Amino acid sequence: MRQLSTTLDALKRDQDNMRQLSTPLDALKRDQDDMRQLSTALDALKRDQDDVRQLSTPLDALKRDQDDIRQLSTPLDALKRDQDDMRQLSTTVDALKRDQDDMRQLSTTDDTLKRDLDKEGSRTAALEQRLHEMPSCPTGYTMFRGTCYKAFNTRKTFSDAAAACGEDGGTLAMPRDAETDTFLISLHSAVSGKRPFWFGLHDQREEGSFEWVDGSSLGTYNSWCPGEPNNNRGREDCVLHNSEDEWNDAPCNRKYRFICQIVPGRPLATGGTLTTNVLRLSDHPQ
Ligand code: MAN
Ligand code: CA
Repeated sequence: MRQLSTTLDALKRDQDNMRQLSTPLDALKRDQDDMRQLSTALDALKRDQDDVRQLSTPLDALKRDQDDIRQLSTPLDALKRDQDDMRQLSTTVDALKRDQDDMRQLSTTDDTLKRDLDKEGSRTAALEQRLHEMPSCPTGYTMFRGTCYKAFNTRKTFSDAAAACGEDGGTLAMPRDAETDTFLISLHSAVSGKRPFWFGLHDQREEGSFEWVDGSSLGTYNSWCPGEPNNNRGREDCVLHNSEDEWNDAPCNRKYRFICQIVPGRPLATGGTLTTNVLRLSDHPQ
């Protein structure tokens, strides 16, 4: 029994020792697992390293390409600048083309203008010719219905007034219609105001038979003042415009202002042109 008990005790101690050993064994097992996992990871890393080594060749090629690209970038920049220059040149060329078109149109316009100028020149020459041929009044005379009239602001007898008109190549004015008569009044009043003036009507040849100074009879138009002609005191054979703008017979030897008329002639100096006459005018500013 004693031996059995001793053996049992020994077994119990062994059991205790075993129990104590099981804990570090478990730890060893876990370490073993870790080692296995590490080895797997290591294998993976090795494969990656191989991959990286294999990649280095194309990477070197890429690096060389990059260098090439860097070297190309300088001529590429130059090309880009050239391209910009080309674009600007093309814009300039377009502008030049438009200018050329404009020039062509202008040259056409220029030709048209030259032809127009020639035409206008001919027209002006023709008009100058007509102007020379056109009747007009001498200085101091004003045209009305194709006849020239001038109001004189000096007083003369009827016969002296008629003589003065004759010196200008005309006669005393003969207003044969109301419009001409009214024109004479306005012409005279512009020079002398409201004063009486002789005009070319009289009955010196035969009392009561009024005639114009060119020998023609009075006709239908007259503008006698009421009560006129009255041949006052039997001494009134010449006719004037009185201050009331109406006709009155008065003594021929009295002195009054008068109006002359002449047939229009050629006013411009011979050899003159429209242009030279205009220049002459501007030579003598009023
Ligand atoms: C008055 C009127 C006229 C006459 C003049 C002469 O005005 O009798 O008829 O002619 O005097 O001054
Ligand atoms: Ca009278």
